[in-house]
Amino acid sequence: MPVRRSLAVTATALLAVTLAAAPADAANPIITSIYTADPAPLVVGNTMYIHAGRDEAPAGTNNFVMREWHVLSSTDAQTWTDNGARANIGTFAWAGADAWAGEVEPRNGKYYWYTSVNGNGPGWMNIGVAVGDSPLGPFTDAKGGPLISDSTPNSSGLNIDPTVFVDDDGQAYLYWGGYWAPRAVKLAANMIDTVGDVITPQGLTNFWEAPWMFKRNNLYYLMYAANDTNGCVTDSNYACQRYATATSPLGPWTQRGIVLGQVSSTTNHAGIVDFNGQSYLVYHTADAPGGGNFRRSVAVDRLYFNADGTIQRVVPTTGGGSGSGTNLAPSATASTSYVSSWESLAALNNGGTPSSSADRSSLVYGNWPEQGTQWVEYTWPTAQSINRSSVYWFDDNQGIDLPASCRLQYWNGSAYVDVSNASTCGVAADVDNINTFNTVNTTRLRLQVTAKTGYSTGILEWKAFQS
Ligand code: FUB
Repeated sequence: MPVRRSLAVTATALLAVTLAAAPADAANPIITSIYTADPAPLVVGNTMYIHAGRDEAPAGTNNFVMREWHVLSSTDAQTWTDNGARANIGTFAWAGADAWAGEVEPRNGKYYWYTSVNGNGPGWMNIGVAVGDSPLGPFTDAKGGPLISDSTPNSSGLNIDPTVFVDDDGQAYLYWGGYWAPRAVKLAANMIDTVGDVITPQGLTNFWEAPWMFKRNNLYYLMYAANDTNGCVTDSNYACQRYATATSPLGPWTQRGIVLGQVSSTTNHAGIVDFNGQSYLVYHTADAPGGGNFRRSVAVDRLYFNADGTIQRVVPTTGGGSGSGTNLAPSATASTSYVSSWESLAALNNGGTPSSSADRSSLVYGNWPEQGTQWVEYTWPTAQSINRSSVYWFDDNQGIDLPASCRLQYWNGSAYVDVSNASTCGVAADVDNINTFNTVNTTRLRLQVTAKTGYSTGILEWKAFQS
């Protein structure tokens, strides 16, 4: 029996989850042979599948290049297999580009893959539906045309990111939308026709895109990407995952909080699933080597519900891809172009775990009143192999702000040069900004930090690893 959208967990089971020996976290990103994005998890039997898009944008391309969808699978949520492309643009004869976010829903022994795709006709994005006999397909177009398009009355400003939920009474619901315009409609039992009017669900505060619906203990949940700067992100080019709950599948919804804060990619797209007695959040980041906003990678982390049904904010693990291994920073000597006399360079590598970018409970490095580009540097007595760094920025909401940009360099024996094949040097608040790159063997690692005009910059913790 497919198990996915009804997360029925009793209080006893919840306790068991809390007390059981916890499995190790997945090494994030879970696949680095290709870039994968917009993950939608599905549990069937003893396997978790993730249906995901593939980012094919060459380095330096500032647009999505997405032509196919892959299926990843695992029986332990730690070791993942890429089963290859199981659907692509060609699956839909009426489509020509943009294999964006999708999600597979099981029904009546079939697997319906709802996807965002660019049609060849007027308008831009549409929602199509393919069908297969297994989570791995093969999948064929189930309808021969879009299920939702710009000509659908009351459709979204951007018809993308479908999430489908089948309730206990057999009624299926489709939610979707982008550009702050969530939409919902009932689906017929055949799963390929809509029934009734498209509605605009109420209460999805700050909805941006990427809805994900499920039910748990008779409460409906809708998680979605938001990009407000009212607790969600510090820069509205990025997004977080908020969630809302409702006692009826079409709402009205009550916004309940944040499941996942800003990540290293501008887009933030996630799904939640129960698997082997644990709940998981599946999402994407730009953390893989060479990653970026259009070269994203899927990550998996455990997610915890509180006894009252609220969701604890997920702390992304930076497992094998971005956080395992020994932090080499404490064994380095730190230096800088400038540190304010009342602040401390020792803050960089004192092993602090900040609770936010405004956290002053431990040492703080700041370079006020210097502006422009400043640097901090680690020096080791012998060469170290390093392929990952993480920075937790300081922001005092006064003269020190998050930087405009940053850049990682190493000493190659005669000069400082940029690390190669690097992911974005992130400047987000309240997180470890992870930067992965090709391994360097060096005695010196330097972080160049460029301030926003009129501001200085600060750091609470800077780590360096070999994964
Ligand atoms: O991957 C293309 C688009 O980016 C998705 O449809 C959105 O959810 C965002 O992740």
